[in-house]
Amino acid sequence: MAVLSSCAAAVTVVVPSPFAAGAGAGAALSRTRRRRTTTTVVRASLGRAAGAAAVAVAATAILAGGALAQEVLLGADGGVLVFEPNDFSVKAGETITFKNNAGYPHNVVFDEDAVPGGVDASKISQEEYLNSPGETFSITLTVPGTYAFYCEPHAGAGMVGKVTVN
Ligand SMILES: [Cu+2]
Repeated sequence: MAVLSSCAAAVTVVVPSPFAAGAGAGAALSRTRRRRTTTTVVRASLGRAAGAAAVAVAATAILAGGALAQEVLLGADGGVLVFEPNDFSVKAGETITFKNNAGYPHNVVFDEDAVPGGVDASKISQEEYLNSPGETFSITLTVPGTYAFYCEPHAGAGMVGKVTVN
């Protein structure tokens, strides 16, 4: 009897009281369910942790290889028509990936009057519109200096950017 009442007390935490007033079998079932749920949660968080670790390893590998990468979102999460970031620096040879995020279509046009001497702006521009969600355009700039770029449909709204290559 003492065991049963302590069991019922434990169950009160897990299930609504009408159910706790019932048989011990129901109580045991509830506890089993609860244990299973807990296990699942633990597994899920382990999975996330493993995923995060894998990402960390990948980032380290990229850094070690010298092939850095800069991602620039086309359109901010809130839908504001901007490059994000819109003013950044990269190392010569680092890959810059522009990624469609919100408010597309976008494009990325380098200003022929605002790129380092000898650089052909049209060759590094993506004049064709990026229409699909998550669509990307990547470039690698090798000549040090400052490059200005803009999105043709949204330049007037402030979708302009600047990258400095070191
Ligand atoms: Cu745009």
